Amino acid sequence: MSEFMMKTLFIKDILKEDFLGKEVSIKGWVYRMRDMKDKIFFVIRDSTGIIQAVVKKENVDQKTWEDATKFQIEGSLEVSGILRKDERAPGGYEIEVKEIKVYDYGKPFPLKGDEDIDTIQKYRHLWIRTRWFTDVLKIKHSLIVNLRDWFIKDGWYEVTPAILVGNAAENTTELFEVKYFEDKAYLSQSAQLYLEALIFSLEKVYSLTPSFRAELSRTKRHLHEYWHFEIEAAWYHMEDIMKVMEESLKYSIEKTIEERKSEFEELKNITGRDINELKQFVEKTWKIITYKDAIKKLQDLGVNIKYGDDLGSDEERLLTEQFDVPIFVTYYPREVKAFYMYEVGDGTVKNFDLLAPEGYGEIIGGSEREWRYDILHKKIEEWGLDKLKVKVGNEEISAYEWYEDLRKYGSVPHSGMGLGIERFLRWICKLDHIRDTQPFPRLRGSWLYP
Ligand code: NSS
Repeated sequence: MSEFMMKTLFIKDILKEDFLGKEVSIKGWVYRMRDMKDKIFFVIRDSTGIIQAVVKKENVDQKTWEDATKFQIEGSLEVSGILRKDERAPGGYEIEVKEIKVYDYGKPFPLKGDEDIDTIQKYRHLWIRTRWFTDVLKIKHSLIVNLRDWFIKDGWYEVTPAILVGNAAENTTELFEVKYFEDKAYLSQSAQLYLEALIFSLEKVYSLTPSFRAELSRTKRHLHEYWHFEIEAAWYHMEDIMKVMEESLKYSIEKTIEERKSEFEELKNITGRDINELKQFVEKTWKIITYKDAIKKLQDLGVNIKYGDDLGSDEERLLTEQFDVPIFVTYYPREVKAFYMYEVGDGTVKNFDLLAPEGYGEIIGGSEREWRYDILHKKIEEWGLDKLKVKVGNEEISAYEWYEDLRKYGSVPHSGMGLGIERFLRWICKLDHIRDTQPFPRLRGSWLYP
């Protein structure tokens, strides 16, 4: 046997005609097991797939047979044997086992597949091996890699902003406070303000970082820690950012569908996501609607809402159900949005939220930034943010002084946005709850374990 054949392979690599009748070895975990007296059928899984392996008493020595009988679900092993075709086996192939190397027989596995959420949390570190969840993680990987790919090809720089911060980026009520030696610090809600500082040298930047939100909402779309993909570009206006996001998200979705066909196929049985639905979102032009028109539409649908109210998840759901594509909702009233957005002058700001279809709602918040010093300074006072002080050396200065400085030394129009990766993934996979987009989700109510 050649050295190549002796090498342990991944399951997906051996499911090929070339290996038929040859000896192969694979390492993995027992996914299913059936004991038939003088035959034991294993279905073994690794990170790439599953394969059946049959141990026949007559084919192996006494020790190997005894070893085979001792395994539990999720026990770990290496099996070697001849690869055969077998119509009845999942995937159509089977390994006729000659040798088994035992790593761990395993103990009776605490999860069977129908546990309640408390049990799943207790065993989350084991639950994450679930096959459909593995599919979700692979799709997440592809969405992120392909999104990055678009930005790299388009000439953007990846940057690494700080996560421990001295001031709020979004609002002051949803901050996690941490001890920073003798001072107080916060966990970042958004890299935006730092990205804004970086555009003056790099012009087009993006980052992928954890963001933290201490909001009290306990919903199917809120995590207290999520992965935030943020972009910021000098000279770009709001419309440019909307175009960039429509193009880059379509690219990421399209490539991910190509790369993850088998994962989507499996997931379809769990969540009902059909890739043809996703293909439609890639092919069609996305909708743009102003906040004002959105309110009117909601009122026409009988919703009790007036101009000036923010859109909650119920309103967003109803709105997205009126269209078969993602929608950009633009120009919100200044009062319901953050302080840094560009003032149009008619009481609205130049911002957009991107709402995912099928009821999923907001996955992106973006805007053109207020780049005029005088207006920004007034707004910071109006929002009361000038009262927040920090110590720098022996001096006590406004926490936003550095941010205002950016408008004093060569200020330029600029815009950006933040995409919640888990919200994006939740929609793409058609998941009910956002907790299943994260291996170790941070939710309210003692979700610090595991
Ligand atoms: O608050 S955002 O709407 N906007 C920002 O943070 C801007 N500073 C981003 C920027 O322009 N650089 O949050 C952006 C997105 C939002 O649309 C969601 O997709 C996601 O971040 N997000 C969340 N995902 C999961 N859980 C929670 N709690 C959450 N909060 C926001």
